[in-house]
Amino acid sequence: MDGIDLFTRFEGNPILTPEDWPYLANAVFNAGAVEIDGETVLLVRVEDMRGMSHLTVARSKDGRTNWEIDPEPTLLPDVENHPEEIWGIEDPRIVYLEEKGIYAVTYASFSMGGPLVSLAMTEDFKTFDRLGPIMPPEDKDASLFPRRFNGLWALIHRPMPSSAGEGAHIWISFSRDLTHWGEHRILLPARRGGWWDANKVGLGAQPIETPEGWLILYHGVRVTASGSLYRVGAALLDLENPSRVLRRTDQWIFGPREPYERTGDVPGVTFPCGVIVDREKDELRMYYGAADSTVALATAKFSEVLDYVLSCPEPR
Ligand code: BMA
Repeated sequence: MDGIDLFTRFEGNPILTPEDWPYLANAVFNAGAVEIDGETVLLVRVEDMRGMSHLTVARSKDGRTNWEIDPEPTLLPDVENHPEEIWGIEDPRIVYLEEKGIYAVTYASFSMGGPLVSLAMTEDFKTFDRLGPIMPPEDKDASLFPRRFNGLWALIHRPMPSSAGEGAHIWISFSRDLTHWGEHRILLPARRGGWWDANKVGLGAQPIETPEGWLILYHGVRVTASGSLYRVGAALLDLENPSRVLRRTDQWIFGPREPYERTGDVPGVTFPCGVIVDREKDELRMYYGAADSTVALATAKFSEVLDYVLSCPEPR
């Protein structure tokens, strides 16, 4: 199976656009996704007409159509209590923390010192309890795992070195209390040279647990003469030791192709922040930001994605 053909775009793409929004918005994109009582809940990044982002919930019974969008912003920056949110909050990833019975949302706060990783908890996607910044700037593209490993929570994130020429890699860190983080190490390095993921990599959607390991989608960036191309690859992490990468795709498995992915505020961007796996239907639904302008959906057979990733080489 050719990795390129794993995903099928939903024929109704893009599924959410600024025109669908109940209030004025410049762009809606990069949505976190979670299934609650059989309903798909997206936490959508909404960029307002000042350029600042907040997060708004959109729900759908089938995860494809008839989206019910909160009439007002669901989670606005709280600059008074959290000055780090001064220039907006972006790109959420959602996991359900089994032990706490609560949803953890990691998002990028655009602080005066640059983007950093913030954490908030919610039970109902109406009220949110902020835990504040958990990684200093510049850092983004973060997600927790749903459970601890040997007593420690794990966070995937992407710090940005000041010498970005060195490449920006995906890191993993550990914590006992979700506040103090350590044991930082590189998880997936950006590759070099001509590779599609040569310049920057960052986590895409939240990690998916499978019997073979944690499946993660990540974005890889290739800088070209006319801007950056954001494509999607996959990797598999050891189930009990997620610092260990078992597999990594050499080829990208998804990338900009359709007009709505190639035209928009930032052309050439496919940027997943949320996935939902329907194990009964063997379906993986990937929600991705298209060209930093709209939310789009692509589906794959879950078992085929997993088989493909398992057929890829162990990284050296
Ligand atoms: C990344 C993030 C994303 C954005 C992407 C493409 O650095 O800021 O929010 O979708 O760039 O512009």
